[in-house]
Amino acid sequence: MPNLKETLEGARDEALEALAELTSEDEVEALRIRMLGRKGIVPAAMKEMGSLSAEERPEVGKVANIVKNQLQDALQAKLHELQAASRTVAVTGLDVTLPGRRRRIGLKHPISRVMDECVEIFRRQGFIAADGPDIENEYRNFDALNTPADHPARDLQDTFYFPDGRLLRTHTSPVQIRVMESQSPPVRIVAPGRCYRRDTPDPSHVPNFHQIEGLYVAENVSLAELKGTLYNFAHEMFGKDVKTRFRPHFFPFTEPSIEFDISCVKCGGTGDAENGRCPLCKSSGWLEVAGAGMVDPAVFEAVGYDTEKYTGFAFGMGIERLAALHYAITDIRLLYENNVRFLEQF
Ligand code: 2U9
Repeated sequence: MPNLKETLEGARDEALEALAELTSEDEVEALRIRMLGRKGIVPAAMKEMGSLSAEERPEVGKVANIVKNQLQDALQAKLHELQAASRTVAVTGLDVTLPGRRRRIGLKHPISRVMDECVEIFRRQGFIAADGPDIENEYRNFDALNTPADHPARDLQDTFYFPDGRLLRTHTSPVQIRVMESQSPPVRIVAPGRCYRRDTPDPSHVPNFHQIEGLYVAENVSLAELKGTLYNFAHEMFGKDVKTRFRPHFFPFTEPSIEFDISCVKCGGTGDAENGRCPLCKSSGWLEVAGAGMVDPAVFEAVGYDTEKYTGFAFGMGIERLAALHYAITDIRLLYENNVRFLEQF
């Protein structure tokens, strides 16, 4: 009876096709029951063979047995395949069938952002970025900068020294010394980078911090140009509305020396941000952003520049402090905790 034979073979082909798509052992078991179970399609067809003639019966019986074996083999093979895949997951932890995981895109650290912004502002004023090593000798970090042997900054308590007498630079000034040692004026550079001081961490100090320093040496460079450069920087960095002021100060490497302030970015210089007080400027109305001055001739002598011919200005500022003012961060240690929820805000 060709009908019964075709029914069996058709059911087998459909089952094999469906089997290829299955992804779980439960689904395979469900298909097995549907095809080979007590009330399954193959046993039902076998029962019908009773109504066949004596000649037809052996031939259809043979087909029924083949179909049954083929299905059993295919179901078994599929089960093994699925079990092997789940063993791979168990052993390697790797499920190659999972969809890919979406990675969050990272962003620049606020220190890098502020640093890059500073470099860019000075680049627009004609300064080129220079760099140098974090490990320096005492000569470039102190002596060449007119810093006397008994200066407190040279103390073991304030500077990280190596046993061989070298040190972790306490400012980026040795970079300017290196540049001046290797080229004659005019020089117009900024030196951004890491610096190290033996400070105990507190809301405004970390032992490893960043600076950007600037140096301009040429004929007839004046204090007025220094003031113009810092004035322009403040307006680009903090907006056109900030007021600025210069105060006399002292640094070993500059003479005269000044400190540069901007009006408080929180209270606008009024000293009153909340109930008559301003926590950012301590109600003074001013924030210190840089130290600067005209390069001391003793520094030019150390690098072999003609002090009769050349003058220059230099300035320095702390990036953490700028970032704190720019983003209203009250504790710069937060910049180093790498807490993603903190860093994501910038
Ligand atoms: C050379 C000559 C002079 C760089 C200068 C300052 C003043 C200054 C501080 C700002 C905050 C350091 O990070 S901070 O603590 N810097 O006040 N820096 S003048 O003077 C130089 C540098 C190089 C050859």
